[in-house]
Amino acid sequence: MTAQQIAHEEEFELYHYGESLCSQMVRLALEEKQIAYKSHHMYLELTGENLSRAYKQINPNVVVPVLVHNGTPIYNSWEILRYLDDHAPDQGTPLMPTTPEGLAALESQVFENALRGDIALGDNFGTSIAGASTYILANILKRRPALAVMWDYLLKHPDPMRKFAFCVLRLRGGLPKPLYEKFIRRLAKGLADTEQQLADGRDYMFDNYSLLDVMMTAHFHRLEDVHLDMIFSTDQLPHLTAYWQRVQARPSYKPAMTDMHSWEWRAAIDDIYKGQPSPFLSLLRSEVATRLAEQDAARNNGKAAA
Ligand SMILES: N[C@@H](CCC(=O)N[C@@H](CS)C(=O)NCC(=O)O)C(=O)O
Repeated sequence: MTAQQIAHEEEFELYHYGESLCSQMVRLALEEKQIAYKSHHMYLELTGENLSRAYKQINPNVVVPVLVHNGTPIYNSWEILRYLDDHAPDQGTPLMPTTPEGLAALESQVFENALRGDIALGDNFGTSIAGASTYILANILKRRPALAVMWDYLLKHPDPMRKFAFCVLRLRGGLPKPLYEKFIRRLAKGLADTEQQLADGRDYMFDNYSLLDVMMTAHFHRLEDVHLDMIFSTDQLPHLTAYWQRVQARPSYKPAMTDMHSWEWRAAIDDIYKGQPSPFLSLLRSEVATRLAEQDAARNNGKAAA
């Protein structure tokens, strides 16, 4: 066994967590590609299992997901999605766009939706949805004594920004409010842009179902978790609303998403929202309205200039 090899029993093994966005994307892709895998379900905030020495052997960066293929670990969800499609191009759903427009826009749109250490929270759509759900992480962390959490993260988490953020979440119950407002504004931009992209009646982001749809499915599912899904309405975002129903109807959705729900995450949602919409819903609605009006104005100016 070389240093990079991970002990394994099956061709594909996945280290993941029920509600991690990146894990959801990889599970959706595995379902779409009809690739069977052995599941290693990890607990993150509930136990700090990902900070253990054992897991650092699998991923020194302590994050999930990690896909292990014949013992070789593959990190980063967007790289895993591409890897799976390259590995089995003719099996299940092809995940690359098939139109020239889709291929040209793929990189920038994946970048907009990826969760990456080099993109600060709130600087793209993906990190904004992750940021907007940090109340849930805070609520789960509350199940453990503050000192135990601080000990774990300060001593064992390798990312200086994240170790600090997890301690802030445990001690304050959330991040500072202006940050959430920043996340919401960025989400509004992403929602309005997506509505515009779908406005020509296409079924998926690049016509054919692709890895970008995999990413959007995880993000929109998270909008439900943070009780912002009331933004999906045929009045304000008709194309997006139909799209959200379409991706949920795919056979990949249940096994990759809802069947993988974690009890502590669901309990945290109930505790935080108590069945009510997010307090940020009205801000999101007004920001989406502003963005859509800006798009209309730009279109009208374009027509007038033509
Ligand atoms: N760039 C990575 C990001 C992975 C990531 O941030 N995973 C989160 C869950 S979505 C995680 O494991 N967080 C635990 C931690 O940082 O302690 C990817 O795309 O896979």
